[in-house]
Amino acid sequence: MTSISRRQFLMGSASLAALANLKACAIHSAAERTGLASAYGDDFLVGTAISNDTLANDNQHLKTLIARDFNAITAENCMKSALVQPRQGQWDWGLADRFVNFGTQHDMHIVGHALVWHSQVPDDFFVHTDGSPIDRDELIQRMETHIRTLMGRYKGKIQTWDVVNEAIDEDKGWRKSAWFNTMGNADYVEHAFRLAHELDPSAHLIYNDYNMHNPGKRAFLVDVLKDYKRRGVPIHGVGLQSHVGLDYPDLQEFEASIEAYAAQGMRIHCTELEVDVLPVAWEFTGAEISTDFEYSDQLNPYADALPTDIQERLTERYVQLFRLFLKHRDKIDRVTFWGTHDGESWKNDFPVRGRTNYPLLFDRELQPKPAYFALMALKR
Ligand code: 9MR
Repeated sequence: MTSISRRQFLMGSASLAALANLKACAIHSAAERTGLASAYGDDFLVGTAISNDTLANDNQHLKTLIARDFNAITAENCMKSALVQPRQGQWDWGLADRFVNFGTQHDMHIVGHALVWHSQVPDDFFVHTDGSPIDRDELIQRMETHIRTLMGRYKGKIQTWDVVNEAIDEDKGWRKSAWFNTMGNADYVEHAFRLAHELDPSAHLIYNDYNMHNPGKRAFLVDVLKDYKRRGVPIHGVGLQSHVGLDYPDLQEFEASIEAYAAQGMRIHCTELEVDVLPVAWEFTGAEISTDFEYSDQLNPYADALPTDIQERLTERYVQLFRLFLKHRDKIDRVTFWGTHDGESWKNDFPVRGRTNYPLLFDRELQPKPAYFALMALKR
């Protein structure tokens, strides 16, 4: 991106008008951004996810750090349907409003996550009040109400939406989720994109998923993208969640996916990056949150501290990843970490509860780790 189009992207399409309306304080805070985001300012946005805990407890220390190092934010949980609309017609805007206000105040690129997902959906979403299943028409109507209300509230403030999340089941094609089963097919996906585009034509619309390096998943998605292009389904980007580990995935497969999606005209977003340093439980490497494994000390070897050799491998892994991102900076719009410091990562509890993981760039005391300095050094 050129600097002008990057600026417009950062601000959203309304761009120039919005720019004129920026409050002086927002410009002031953006100017104070001295960390990762400014180091990579000519390459891509650098983002983080903001947790409900940070929003609910108004964690100023962490918020100051986020404003210094990142220029994009994603709602880790507060905009998921079970949280923002816990029952049909009952909306809870508290944390979502705080999230958007924080991003606006700091002149950040704001990502809404996620409009359609099979997980974290309220219990009553797929059924009538008597418990009987809803039909296709009712599903579309509920989806429309959800998307219309959520996007409508933040129109002009949220620049990018994860419109559909995790609708593909690895090598098996479309996930047979409650969405799919109620609809009878995967039409809900394109329906969601068409509606989101109609509601906010300036919003950047993404399909987001994990294990996007998987060749079977890649081939399936590429076919979907070709079909969508042919039929004019408005999709602008692909989110590779990037929940990776020290040894997986093979970065060549990761790169092949970046190239394959970009070749279909998609902008690339690495949306949920972190590097898991713990032993792989039963070779599990996905992010399907219904998976769980029993705790054992063997699976939690660094409960007290991270050994130096593993810290070095973590740093090296981040350097390899960012070298790859820089190589494809023409295709990549954003690299977002799934959290800021190790203490808040979902990886402490997944796929085994109660472990001590070290997947992010800041430690539990919010101090930058060697990986952070290595990524800064890459740009010097
Ligand atoms: O990080 C999120 C965690 O706090 C939630 O408990 C979990 C439950 O669904 O979702 C996590 O975020 C997920 C994201 O929304 C979609 N991709 C996979 C992420 C990790 O599960």
